[in-house]
Amino acid sequence: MSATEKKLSKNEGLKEDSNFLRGTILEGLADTSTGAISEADTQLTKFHGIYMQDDRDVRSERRNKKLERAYSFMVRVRVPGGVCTPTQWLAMDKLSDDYANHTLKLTTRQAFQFHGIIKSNLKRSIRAINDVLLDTIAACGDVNRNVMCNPNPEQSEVHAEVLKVAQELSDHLTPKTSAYHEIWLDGEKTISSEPDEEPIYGKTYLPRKFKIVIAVPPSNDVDLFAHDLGLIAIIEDGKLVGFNFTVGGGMGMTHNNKATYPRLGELLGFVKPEDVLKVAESIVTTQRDFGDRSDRKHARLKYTLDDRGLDWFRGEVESRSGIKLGEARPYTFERTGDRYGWVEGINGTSNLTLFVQNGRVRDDRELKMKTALREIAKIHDGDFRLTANQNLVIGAISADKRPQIEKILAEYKLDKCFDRPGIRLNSMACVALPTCGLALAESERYLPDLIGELETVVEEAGLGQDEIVIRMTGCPNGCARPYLGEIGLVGRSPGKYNLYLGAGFDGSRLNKLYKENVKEGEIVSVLKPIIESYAKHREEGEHFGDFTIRQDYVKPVKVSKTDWWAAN
Ligand code: SRM
Ligand code: SF4
Repeated sequence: MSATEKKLSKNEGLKEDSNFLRGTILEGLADTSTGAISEADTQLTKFHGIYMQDDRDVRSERRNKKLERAYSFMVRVRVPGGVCTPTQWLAMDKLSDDYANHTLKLTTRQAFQFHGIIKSNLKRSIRAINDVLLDTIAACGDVNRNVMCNPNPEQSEVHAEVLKVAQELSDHLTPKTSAYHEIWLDGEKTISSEPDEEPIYGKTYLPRKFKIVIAVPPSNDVDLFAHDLGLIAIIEDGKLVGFNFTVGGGMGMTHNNKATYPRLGELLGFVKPEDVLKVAESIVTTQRDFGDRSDRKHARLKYTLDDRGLDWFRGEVESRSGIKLGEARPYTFERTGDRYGWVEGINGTSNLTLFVQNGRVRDDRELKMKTALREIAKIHDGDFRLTANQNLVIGAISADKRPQIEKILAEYKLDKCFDRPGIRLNSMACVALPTCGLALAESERYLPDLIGELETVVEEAGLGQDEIVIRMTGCPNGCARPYLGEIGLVGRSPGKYNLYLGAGFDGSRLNKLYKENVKEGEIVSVLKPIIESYAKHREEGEHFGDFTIRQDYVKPVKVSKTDWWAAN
C-alpha cells in the first residue's frame, strides 16, 4: 500500500481541522480551572513554539495527593543563525526571571528555551519575546524550524553573507497563518492582514518537523549531516559562489524498532546563491507531498529518501524548481566542536567563545554566568551568537568595549570557563528530566558528574587536553545528536544507557552500538580501558572515534538503513 493510501495519523486530522493552527487554544488559555490545555491543543501549540510539560520530579507525589500534575510550558524562541542583539539578550534574561525558571537554555539548534512558564503567563511571555523582534512561531511543529548557520568567528565576512541566506530561508519558510498574532498578540496582524493561506505548506503543513542548516567549511560545528536539508557554503577566491545541498539527515530512532534509525544527509548537488530559495522550497514541497503521513515514526525526509531513492528525489526537485542542480563541489570539514577563546574579527572587532555547560545559562555558587552576561549585554555593542554546541559567542566586540568586557569576564571568572579538559569542552547533553516528557533517563543533570569522573581517567592517561566528543541524551530521539558523538550515551531506563562508539570527529560518520544497558556506575569502568588503550596505541593525529573503529570495538556505519542495526 502506498503512503497516501494508508490511514493518516491522528495529527493529520488535528492539523486539517485546526483552521490554520488555531484549534481551541484561545479557549484553553482562558480556562482557569486547570493549568493544562487540551490534548489536541498541545499538538497545535507546538507550531507556536510552545510545549506543555509537567515537573516529573513531583509527579508521583502529586498523584498520591490527588493533585493535578504540576503543569507548565516550555517556550522555544527562534533565532535564525543563532545571532541576537544585546537588547534581545537582556529581554530574554529578564523574561527568564519574570516568568520562567530563572535560567536560559541555549539549545543544540541555536535557539533559546524557557522552562516553567505557567499558563497564565504564556501570553505575557510571547509578547515580551515579540516586543524585541524575536518570535516563537515554527520553533517546533511540522514545519521548517529555526534555520541554523555556524557562528564562524574566524570567517566574519563570509559569515555575514551566509547568515543573510539563513535569515532569508527562515523568512521564506515561516508559516503565514495569522493565528499566531491573533492568539498571542491580541489580534495584531503585524506581518499580514491577508486572509489565511499557506502557499508553501497548505492546510496540513508537513508530515513531520523539517530542519535546515548552513555550514561554512572547514567548520562543521552545526553537525550539518544531522539535518533534513544542509547547505555547505562553497567559497572560491574568498567569495561565496553557492552551496552544496545535502538532504535526508536525522537522528531520531526508537529502541528496538528496526524500522527507525539515525541517518546522515547525502549530497544532492550544487546550487547557486540566486537559486537557493527556489530549490529549498521545492525540497520542502516534495517532502510535503511524498512524506509518509500515516506513521509519524516514518515521516521524516530521511525515510522518504530511503524509500524512493536520491535520484528520484533530485528529479522531482529539479522539475518543481525548474533548476538543474550542478555537481557537488569539493569541500572539507574538520571538526564539529567549537573553538573557545578569543578570535580577531573584521574592522578591529573580536569574538569570544565561552563554554556553557549543556547550554544552561544560570547563576550558581561557583559561577554567576547569567549575571555576568547581563552586565556584558548592558555595554556590548556587537552581538551574541548561540552555537549549535550549546555554547555562546560574544561577537563583534569593538576595540572600545573590549577592556570593559574583559574586566567583567575576569570579575565573574568567566575568562576561565573554557580552561577545562577537552572532554568536557566537547560535551553536550539534552534537557531530559525533569521537564522532558519523553525522557527515559537523566541527561543534563547527570552528564557533568559523569564527565567529572571521566576527566580523572583522561588526565591519568595523559589526554587532558585532547578533544573527545561525548554526548548524552535521556532517550533515543537524539536531541544532543548523540549518534555523532565519538562517545554517545543514550538513555534506556532510569540509570541505564546504551553506549555508542566510533563517530567521525568531523561529523561525517555515525557511531554504532558498543554496549547495551550500561548502568550509571559502570560507564567509567567500561570506557576506562578503551581510553587507556587510545592513549597508548593511537596513531599520530588519530581521533578517538577513528581509533575505536580501527581497533574493531565497533564496525563503521556506512549505510544507515542496513548498518545501523547490524551486529558488530
Ligand atoms: Fe529535540 C522532542 C528538546 C534538538 C530530535 N526535543 C523534543 C522535546 C520537545 C520533547 C517533546 O517532544 O515532548 C524536547 C523538549 C525538552 C525540554 O524539556 O526542553 C526536545 N531538542 C530539544 C533541545 C532543547 C535539546 C537541547 O538540550 O538543546 C533541542 C532544541 C532544538 C531547537 O532549538 O529547535 C533539540 N531534537 C533536537 C535535535 C538536534 C538537531 O536537530 O540538531 C534532534 C535530532 C535531529 C532530528 O531532528 O532528527 C531532535 N526532539 C527530537 C525528536 C525525534 C525526532 C525524530 O525524527 O525521531 C523528538 C520527538 C519527536 O519529535 O517526536 C524531539
Ligand atoms: Fe527529551 Fe529525548 Fe530529546 Fe532528551 S533526547 S530532550 S530526553 S526527547
